[in-house]
Amino acid sequence: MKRVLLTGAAGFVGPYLIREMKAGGWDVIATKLPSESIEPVEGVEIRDLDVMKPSDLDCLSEVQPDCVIHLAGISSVKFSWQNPDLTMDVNIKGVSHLLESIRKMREKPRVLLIGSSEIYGLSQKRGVLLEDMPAEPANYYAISKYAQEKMGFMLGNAYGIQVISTRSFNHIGPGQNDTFVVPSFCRQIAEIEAGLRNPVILVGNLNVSRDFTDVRDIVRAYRFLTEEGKPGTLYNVGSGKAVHLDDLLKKLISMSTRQISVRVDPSRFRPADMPYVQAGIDRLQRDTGWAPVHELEDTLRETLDSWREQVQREMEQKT
Ligand code: A2R
Repeated sequence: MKRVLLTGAAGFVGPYLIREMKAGGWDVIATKLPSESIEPVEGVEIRDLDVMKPSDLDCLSEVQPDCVIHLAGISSVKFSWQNPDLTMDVNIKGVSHLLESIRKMREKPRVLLIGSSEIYGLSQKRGVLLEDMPAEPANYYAISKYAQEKMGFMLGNAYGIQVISTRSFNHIGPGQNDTFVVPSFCRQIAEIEAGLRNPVILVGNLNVSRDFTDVRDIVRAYRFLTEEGKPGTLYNVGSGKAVHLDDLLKKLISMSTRQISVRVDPSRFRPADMPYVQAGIDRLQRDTGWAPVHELEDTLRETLDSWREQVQREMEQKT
């Protein structure tokens, strides 16, 4: 059985990826920061691994994975504006520590680096984003992910390691932290329904379009890339469709039992925001045969339901 080691597996994507890789017949070793926890999955070994500590990566020689999927990192644009040093450290040094460690191994695992559509940045005109378009990263997070990608390919070439990198577009689903847009809307709706706040949703800039994909489709793309992606290649991972944020919010509000109005809160605007984001996914589809299967409406409904349950749990804990 082939073996995969995941870094940063205690985040939003990790638990979905653990299940996807396992269901795809992989032996999975999931790693996390010591302070985090992962719900146990039968047959999956869980280890502590901080990518900022090069000695933690010595475990790779012991585990001898066929592939490493690198999820570990700072994943929020907002957090990156508030914590630029940490973002640069974790996202850039993390990958160099990983590849320096793999360099010492006789059997070198293939590496899938998880990057971001934020790398395309502000310079893009309205239209579909393709992998060979110029990158113009416009925030600390995007710069750090661009450096991760470049470092990954540079060291892959230098050390003979098969490196594949993604530019992943917005992914959504139950379990995502409410600093991201869809969970933020869902939490507010759930709190309104529970009578915890007035029936007004506070929003940032709604006049943008984003490419949203169900996290379960995203992790299936990661498995397909692990199995069939071409080394040295960059792949967009997204649905290939852009949705206007205002329309997405209307869909969510229409799923609520309450009459809800919307108020723009300028403090929620980002210092720099891309107006229109849509993934071109021909390369991913051509090389792996992947296509998303989850409908946006279903994902939104499941995410909203998960927030209704979460808000109920929080209320029960308080009483
Ligand atoms: O920042 P935390 O405490 O939530 O921990 C994150 C973890 N992480 C690390 N893991 C190992 N060594 C480190 N030095 C380190 N610093 C942070 O990586 C978190 O548990 C995990 C990343 O998960 P999320 O932040 O939930 O991101 P998500 O949505 O699972 O995305 C996975 C990857 C990220 O690299 C994104 O930038 C990319 O996909 O889109």
